[in-house]
Amino acid sequence: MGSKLERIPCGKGPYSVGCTDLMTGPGIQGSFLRLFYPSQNDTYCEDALWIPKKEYYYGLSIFLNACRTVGAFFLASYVGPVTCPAKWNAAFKPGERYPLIIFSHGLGAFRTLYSAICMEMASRGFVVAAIEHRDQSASATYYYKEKPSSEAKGAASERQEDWIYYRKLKANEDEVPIRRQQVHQRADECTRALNLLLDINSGKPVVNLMPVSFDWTPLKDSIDVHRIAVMGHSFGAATAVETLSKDVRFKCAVALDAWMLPLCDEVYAGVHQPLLFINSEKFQWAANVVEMEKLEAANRETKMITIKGTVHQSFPDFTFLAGSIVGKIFRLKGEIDPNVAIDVSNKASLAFLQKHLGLKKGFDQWDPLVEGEGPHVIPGTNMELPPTLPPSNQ
Ligand code: 71H
Repeated sequence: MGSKLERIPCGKGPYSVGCTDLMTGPGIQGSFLRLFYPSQNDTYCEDALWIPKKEYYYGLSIFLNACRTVGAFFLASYVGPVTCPAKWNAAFKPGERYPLIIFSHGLGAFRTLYSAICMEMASRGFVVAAIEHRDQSASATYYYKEKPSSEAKGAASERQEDWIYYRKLKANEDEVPIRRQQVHQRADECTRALNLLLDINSGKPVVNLMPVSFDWTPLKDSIDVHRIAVMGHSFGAATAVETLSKDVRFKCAVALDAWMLPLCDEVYAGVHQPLLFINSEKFQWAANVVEMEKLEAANRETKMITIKGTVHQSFPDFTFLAGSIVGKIFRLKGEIDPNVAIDVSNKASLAFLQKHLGLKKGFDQWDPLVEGEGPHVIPGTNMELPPTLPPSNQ
């Protein structure tokens, strides 16, 4: 397209960041995740691929209601050369117990599209597992289907990629039951990813179906099993809320521009851990924010802030790559500089995580952001909300 592409920013913390992919079996029951981690910096490694297979371009085109081949052609020519500035398969840095974040992507996204956030967290000393959901809400994902080999020898079976694309709603189809079913599956996938990482932390050998050579043994005893959080964007933020209610091993959550429609009342009653809602200015609407306020009312440590000048796409990586014209057309950019927006979001997240995971890292310098204090944030919401009735009228 000839236009100059911006880059995905790297983490600003003290650790170098490594990146690898992990897929376990069997089939769709296994886990699929991209791991961002503190790495040793003495090794030479290439940058990670950002969108690692052509099928993801097909999937994005389907999700965006574009022609599959034409859409994929333009996407590939526009962002094909983009890399993610984390060191691919760099050696894990042992010698510490790192807190763990499970990250859940939004509708039509997939595991690699939030690398700016994941890299920042890893550069501050978190192990971050960005999972790829197989609930048909990702633009594209895949698993390995066991194909019995032609010579029925038993031991050697071939693996075949089976791709799952975004499932569009049919005309007049009710969205709520579908999203509820998906959010259940998504929360189960978060739990499974946690189980997998805890197994790795216990020294259990890893059978990685991905064709990568990465030494998992230094992760033994490197995860702080009491300091686990879940984080997500939009549908992924709803997934984070659902996961808190289902799995008490998660101590808190950061919900980026949460989309509350997938959640049912039992979930609200079942969440006892604190949440940080970080909202954009443009995506939210009163009914959605009212749902967040149910959780705010139930826990005095649950907070909500809004970042000025942001849009829904201020959290995924596309916001850094779009020039101003493409950025405006697709609403990938708000009025605020995307680097400033992600910085504010990450610093508020870090301060919140330090408080509720009991870290001693100095992230408390950003505590005011969590209260909505600072030039780019407001406390609560910019939405006009219906007045809450006094208890006697409810
Ligand atoms: N839409 N996650 C999609 C409507 C707005 C879009 C996504 C188009 C992306 C390019 C334009 C927003 C919502 C809405 C719940 C959610 C997550 F590459 C990414 C793809 C998706 C990065 C991030 C995402 S967006 C998201 O959980 C929820 C409610 N959204 C959203 O779905 N339409 C189809 C047209 C309805 C299903 C902004 C947008 C987008 C362009 C690209 F060209 F750069 F690739 C990416």
